[in-house]
Amino acid sequence: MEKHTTVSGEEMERDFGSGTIQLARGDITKESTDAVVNAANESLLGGGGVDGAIHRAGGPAILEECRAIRARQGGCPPGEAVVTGGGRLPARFVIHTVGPVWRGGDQGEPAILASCYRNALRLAAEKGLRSVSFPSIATGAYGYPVGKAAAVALSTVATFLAEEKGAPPRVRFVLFDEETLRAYRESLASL
Ligand code: AR6
Repeated sequence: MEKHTTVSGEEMERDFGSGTIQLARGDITKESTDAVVNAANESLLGGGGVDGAIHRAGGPAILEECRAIRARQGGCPPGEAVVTGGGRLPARFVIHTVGPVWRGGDQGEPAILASCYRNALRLAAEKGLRSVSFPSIATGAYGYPVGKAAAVALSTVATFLAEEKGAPPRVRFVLFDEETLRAYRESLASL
C-alpha cells in the first residue's frame, strides 16, 4: 500500500492509499490542522500532559463542551472518542480520546489503543476533515512503552488510510520529545 517515503531533517512522511502520514517534533497546540487529538482521561475534565496543554491553550470553551458531553453520556471510556470545538487553538476541532493505562500489555491495551486511533479518524471522516494531528497517545502518564505504542498507532492509521474512502488525506503525529520521534520514525520505516 506504500507509495513513497521521504525524510528531510527531522520530518518524515509516507503515503498509504490516498493519504499521507507525517511525523514531526513539536507542540500539538500550535498545529493548524483541521483537528488535533487530545490524550484525555475518562472524566473529560482535563489533566496534565498534552491534555493540560490543550485546555490551557484552547481556553475554557473546550472544557465547557466536555462538561456538556459528560452530562449527556457520562465520561468517555478507553478506546472511544468525542469531538469538541477548538476554542482558541489554531485547529477548528479537538477530538478527545482515552488511551489504555499500561498494565503489562496482556489486559487488552493494544486493542484499546488501536480503537483510539480508529475512532478518532472515524469522527474526523464523518466531519469531512482533511487533516488531523495526533500526539503519542498513552505513552506519558499512562505508561505505554513508546516502541510498542508507535507500532500500534502507525499500523492502525496506515490501515485506515488505505481502506477507508472518507479518511482525512493528511495525518500528522506531533511528537513532543526526541525519543518519541525516534521510536515513531523507526516504526514508520519498518511498516
Ligand atoms: N504536544 C504534543 N505532545 C505532548 C504535549 C504537547 N503540548 N505535551 C505532552 N505531550 P500524556 P497519556 C506528549 O501523559 O499517557 C493526562 O493527565 C507526552 O510527552 O499527555 O495518554 C490526561 O488527563 C507524551 O509523549 O498522555 C490523562 O489522565 C504524550 O504526549 C493522562 O494524562 C502522551 O502523554 C493520559 O495519559
